[in-house]
Amino acid sequence: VVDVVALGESMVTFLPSRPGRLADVPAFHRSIGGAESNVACALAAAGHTTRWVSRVGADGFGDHLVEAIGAYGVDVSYVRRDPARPTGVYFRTAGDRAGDTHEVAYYRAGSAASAMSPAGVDLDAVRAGRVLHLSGITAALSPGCLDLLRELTAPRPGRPLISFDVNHRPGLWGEAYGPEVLLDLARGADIVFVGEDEAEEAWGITGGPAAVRRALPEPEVLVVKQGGSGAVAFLRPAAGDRAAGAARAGADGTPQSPGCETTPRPAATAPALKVDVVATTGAGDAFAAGFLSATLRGLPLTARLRHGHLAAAATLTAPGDLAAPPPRPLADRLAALDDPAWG
Ligand code: KDG
Repeated sequence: VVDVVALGESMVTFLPSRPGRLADVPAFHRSIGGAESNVACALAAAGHTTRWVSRVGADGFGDHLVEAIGAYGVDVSYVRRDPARPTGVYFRTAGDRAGDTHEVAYYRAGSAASAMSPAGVDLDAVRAGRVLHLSGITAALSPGCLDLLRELTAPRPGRPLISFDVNHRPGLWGEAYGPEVLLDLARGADIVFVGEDEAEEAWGITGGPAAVRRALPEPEVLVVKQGGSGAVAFLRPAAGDRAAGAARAGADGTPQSPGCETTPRPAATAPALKVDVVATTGAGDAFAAGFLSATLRGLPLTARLRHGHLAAAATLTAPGDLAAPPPRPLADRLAALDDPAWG
């Protein structure tokens, strides 16, 4: 059994050779991007078996994505090639300082990946892992992609643990219904990652992580990320099939916070590491990969958050979406430190 299957669109990514407006940057470096394949690559680099399921064009950019993602050790044998549609690409700019606003120019409308649908992918291969990682980006790509996410997050006996990163990308949603769709999909998942700022932007939730949990009590594990300051995780007492999955994935022993409480209490919190940020893109994916890796290893909830932060720190200090995570023995030592860095 594969540890983690990730499904979603990946794109050839062009990183700017210098800071500035898209109109002014003279040259770009080719790299790879795609939230879900980022998670698969980071997990593979951390020693897990992973598979990326997607669709790319029968073109050179498609070749590059399949080769580059495959080179991380990710199983790419279920990536379909589409002779009629191109591989998506995108360009991004950088500000003078990390954290400055940057521009993103997508060229992905009508891409091969946007033609995914329940009939167009091998659903058995998608469901073959212990964990299936999905993100809200896919929901925005096309009605067929949204149907696919709905199919994969529907309750079903023997379903893998569904990990869902909300990844609200307003630039991809042509219609105002995006936020509701994302909330609905998140409700059907087992492990959900969302930024506190993202929850405010998408759903108008103010009032911090507890307010996010009140709006989203269903997932067994809800991780609310607070940017550079840290992350909190809420845990729900599990029931039925999903309980077995969560128990397999490890339990913490910390007090649990039923979603229906008026003021849900986090089951764990962990401050983020202080690093000199080069670029934030991909940090959320690295965080999810670190968290899922620790989940698969049955580590306690606080350690899962810390492994998320450690993996994110590696990506935050690199210009592209991907960076080698700390080797497992080092990450374990760092995560176990009772150090002021962890608060
Ligand atoms: O999380 C990083 C992704 O946002 C980036 O790789 C591009 O997948 C991408 C997207 O659709 O925005």
